[in-house]
Parts: sequence; structure tokens; C-alpha cells
Amino acid sequence: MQHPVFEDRRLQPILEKVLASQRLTADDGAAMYRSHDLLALGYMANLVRERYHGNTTFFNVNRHINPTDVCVASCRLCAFGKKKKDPRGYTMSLDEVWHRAGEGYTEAVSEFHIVGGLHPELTVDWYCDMLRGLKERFPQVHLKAFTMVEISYFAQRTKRPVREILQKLKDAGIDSMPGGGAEIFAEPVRRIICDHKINGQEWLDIARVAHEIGLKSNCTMLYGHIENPEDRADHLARLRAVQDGTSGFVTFIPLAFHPDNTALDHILPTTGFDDLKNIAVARLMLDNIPHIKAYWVMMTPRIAQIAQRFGADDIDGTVVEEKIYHEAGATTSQSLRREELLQLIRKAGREPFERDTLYRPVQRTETHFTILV
Ligand code: V47
Repeated sequence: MQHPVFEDRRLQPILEKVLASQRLTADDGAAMYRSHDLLALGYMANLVRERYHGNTTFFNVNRHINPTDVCVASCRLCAFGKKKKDPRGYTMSLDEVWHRAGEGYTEAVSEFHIVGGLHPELTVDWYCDMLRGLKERFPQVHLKAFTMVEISYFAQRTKRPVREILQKLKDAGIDSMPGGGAEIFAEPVRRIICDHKINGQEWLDIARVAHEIGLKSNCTMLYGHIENPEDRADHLARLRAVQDGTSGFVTFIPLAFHPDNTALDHILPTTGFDDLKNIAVARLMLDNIPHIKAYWVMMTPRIAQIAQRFGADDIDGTVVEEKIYHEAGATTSQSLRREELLQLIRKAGREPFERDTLYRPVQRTETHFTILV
């Protein structure tokens, strides 16, 4: 097959490596982030994406649940967390969590995505009761819950090791973990955007322990604030290094920074160009992470659809009631119906594939679904 000559000639050696399935270096990553030749990046990323997944685009029917927005940390990047005394803050009771979960059930969701603030009083036992209650009421639904940051906070508050906390939550019902809280691992940046959070190495170490006890997880990178191309490439290289050891990351999700209502609201939002570039470079750098998700809530359904030709193979799910991005100014809807997701995928010339959280096929009728193993 004849491959094109790129406008940015510096990308030509990277194409040679991609064609030979050779690993790209962090320097290659930074060079790609610096390039404006988006079509070249998209071309290469699409080659890799089709090599892994052919014409398939994955999606799921899920619901987000955020039991509380009360948070002891005050990260500059965040518009979601509220202090305990802030009258705008909320904390659901167990009954409310279980009730909320049921509200999205009409489309027979296959996943609850559960994350929240670092609440100073909710105990690990409370969260275990929450998980057990969800499992009792919705036994078929996969519980993807708690970021590495929440796990670290639970461990710190109970003075118990991370491994023990993870095991306890696993025994109570979590099936896997979402990828949030990774932000950017580079410490100088992290100190400015989220100085109250665990450092990058701790995030990676907790992910490693989760994988060791048999929990799969996702991973993310927050871009579009004060990081530079080298910070982005370093972040991806560090995720890739952990994955070489554990194979526990299922999906990578690049997250565009939304500045509204944050302490960094002087920063302009990302552009569609940068959003697509982040999808493409992630697909090219993360040669050992199976899936790259274009999260439509964050990048709009329109860009998430185009991303399916720039390296992404997943568009996330129906979501239902997203809060973290909407507090930070996201203007996208808070949910999409299954039919709308199907339309986005088909109109991009891809084949929709409804998956559960671990990418097993889901077969459904109006109100029920079955996971085909
Ligand atoms: O952890 C917080 C980020 C994350 C802002 O695993 C912000 O399948 C932009 O992790 N602007 C939560 N980003 C979202 C997340 C996620 C989303 C979808 C799917 C999955 C998955 C994970 O959002 C946070 C933080 O990294 N975030 N505030 C903001 N103002």
C-alpha cells in the first residue's frame, strides 16, 4: 500500500515506525504534540486503530453516580468539589444513591460509573454498604467505582494499606475502576493544578496494586491547561510503563480541561484541533492499551464522532446526569440516548458494538440486556 508524504516531514520517521509496529519514544510523542499536521497524525492513528479494532466503534449504556461533591481537597482544576460547610454542596443518603441508580434503569444500563469528592466523614464501611446495596438491587450492573485518589484518601483516613482497602471494596462489589484523577503526572504542573491530590507516582502505584488484585481500570490525562508537549508525552510513557507490567488498563481517555468556575478560569478552553490531536497521539503512543475513548461529554458529540477516524475506537456511553464537566462549563447535554450514539457511530461509517465495561458484547431487548461471554 502506498502511504502519503506528510506535510510535516518530521513525522515521516514516525510513520516508518508505525508501519513496522515499533514502539514510539517520549520524544516522538512530544514531536507529534508539537506538529500541526493533524491529518498526518490522524492517518497514522487510524492505521493503528483499524489494526486493533477494524471498523468497530464501542459504546455502552451507563449511568454516572456522584454520591457527594463535598471534598477536603481544593484543586484549582476542579469546579465540582465543595467544602463541607458550603450550602451548595450535597451528600446523598444510601437510599438516595440506590434510588438515583434506578432512575437510569429504563434503558437497562450495564454500568454504574461512581466517583465523588473526598468526603471527610463518609466511611469505607458506608461505601461498602452502598456497593452491596447496588449489587443487591442491580445484580447485572457492573460497578466501575472510585479513582486512585479516593482510594488513597480511604487508606489515609483508616490508616490501612491501599491493598487492603481495594480488596475490601472489591469484596463489597466493585468490578473495576475508572481512570480519573491522573491529571498530569509531571510534578511542577501537578503542584499548580491539583496540589492537594496524591502525586503522579502514587496514582500509578495504586493502579498497579488494583491490577495486581485483579481489578481492571481505565486511565486518563487532563490536557489543555498549563502543561507542555513534553509533560503530555511523559504522562503517556509512564502509563505505558505500568501497563507493560500489569496489562490492567483497559481504556485511555484524554480529558480536555474545562476552565469555567475553576481557579484557572483565565485559561481558554481547548480547541477541536487539540482534542483530535490528543486522541491521535494517545493511540500512537499507547501501543499496549487496547482502547482509546473519545468521551463525548468532554469533547462534544461532533468531535467525538470525528475522533472515530483519528484513533478512537470508543465513544463512552449514555452517561445520564454528568456533573463534573457541567459544573466546569460543559455545554453538552447531560445524556445521550442509545439511538443517538448509534447514529453518531454509523454516520462516521463505523460499526456500533454495544459492550459492557470489559468490552464483552451486550445483547439487548427493550428493557433487558444479556452479556454474551
Ligand atoms: O478525575 C475535573 C477531570 C475527571 C475538570 O474511566 C476535569 O471511563 C476537565 O475521569 N475540566 C473525571 N476535567 C472524569 C473521568 C472519566 C470520564 C469518563 C470516563 C471515565 C472512565 C473517566 O475529570 C477527574 C479529573 O481528571 N476533571 N475537573 C475540569 N474542570
